[in-house]
Amino acid sequence: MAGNKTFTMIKPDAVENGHIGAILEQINTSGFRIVALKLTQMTKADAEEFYAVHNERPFFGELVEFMTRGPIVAAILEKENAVEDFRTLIGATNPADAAEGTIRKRYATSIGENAVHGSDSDENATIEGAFHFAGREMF
Ligand code: DGT
Repeated sequence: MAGNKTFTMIKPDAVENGHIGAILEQINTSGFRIVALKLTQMTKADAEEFYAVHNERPFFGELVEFMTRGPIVAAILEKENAVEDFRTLIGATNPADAAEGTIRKRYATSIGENAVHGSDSDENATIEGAFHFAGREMF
């Protein structure tokens, strides 16, 4: 059975561009409940650990640089079938390929600066949520 939680970050580009409120509104009206939420900034070591699966990719340095250049909004979200439904809501990695009305279509600027993160599996949702939040910060 699919799990009911996912983890997201509103990335530095979307925070800089003033889209926190609009993105949280779209998340809420799409049926996700906010379980945990904070504005925080990742260190280089945090980003290297969080994105360790990508450390051989040519864009890894750029990705770490981008994700640490300013604050992000980290959140744990709850909904039936959360991981898959949230990835549908955010749209394709590259905003040029993202469906109309998706968060990335509306707010992302490029494949690298793509406004939001969404976990790609139930297992990673748990790992990523625990990376950013202590138990007492989850409701
Ligand atoms: P997410 O939710 O941020 O993990 O993104 P996904 O799962 O849609 O995309 P994934 O796992 O293939 O790549 C992780 C992040 O790495 C992506 O959100 C942005 C960055 N990235 C991926 N491909 C490229 C690229 O070709 N150039 C640059 N600069 N960044 C990329």
